[in-house]
Amino acid sequence: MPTIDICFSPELLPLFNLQGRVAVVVDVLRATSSIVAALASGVTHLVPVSELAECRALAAEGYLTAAERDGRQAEGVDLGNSPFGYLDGVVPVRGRAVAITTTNGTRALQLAQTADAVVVGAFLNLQAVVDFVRQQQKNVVVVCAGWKGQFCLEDTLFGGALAARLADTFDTTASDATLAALDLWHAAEADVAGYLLKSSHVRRLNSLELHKDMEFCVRPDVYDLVPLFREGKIE
Ligand code: 3SL
Repeated sequence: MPTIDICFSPELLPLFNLQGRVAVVVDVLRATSSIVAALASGVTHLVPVSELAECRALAAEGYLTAAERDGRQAEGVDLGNSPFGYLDGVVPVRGRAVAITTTNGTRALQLAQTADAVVVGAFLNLQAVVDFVRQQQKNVVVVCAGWKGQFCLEDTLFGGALAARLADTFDTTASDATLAALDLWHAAEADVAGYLLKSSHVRRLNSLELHKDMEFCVRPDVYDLVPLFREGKIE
């Protein structure tokens, strides 16, 4: 039976061998949720980059640019890191490619590239991710983007939710990280948005008046799509 393990922070990734495994990279608030919303809104593909300058430079090649630092939209780009940026129609995104850089999410994606497949996971596409990893029949590592190397509640909750849905066909007992994520999920699942009010990143987003982003990002199974990151592109 394949296993599911949880890597609580990109800083812990050197302890995991991703070869032969599927990595599900998650940054519920908000990078991977926004990437899912972008593709659902007709964006052709996204290119995650580390630096703001790299992101801005891709505008010259026809990319829309999306950039966030410390929760705020960076200067001189088209979009921030809100899923509503792709959904509200203010910036037309259909048919466009997007260069994106965020504090933690795009970094986690880049660090997971040695996995056999790198999947972009969010509550918004949870069941689609479940179905995809079931088909793969490989060991899974959920790579939590965290916040600047630190553990965060929302990504761990996603790991627990994924493990709970896979429990019939995956071994969810092989690591204490998965057991802890499952316990956390069962403590929160009745009211995820309410549970997350205590999380540090939700407090940070609330101070930026971004509460509606959190409420949207914790909605499960809104989109039936599985973005894959390969050869530098998410599509
Ligand atoms: O760190 C990230 O990658 C972002 O998702 C953080 S924020 O939600 O845009 O502040």
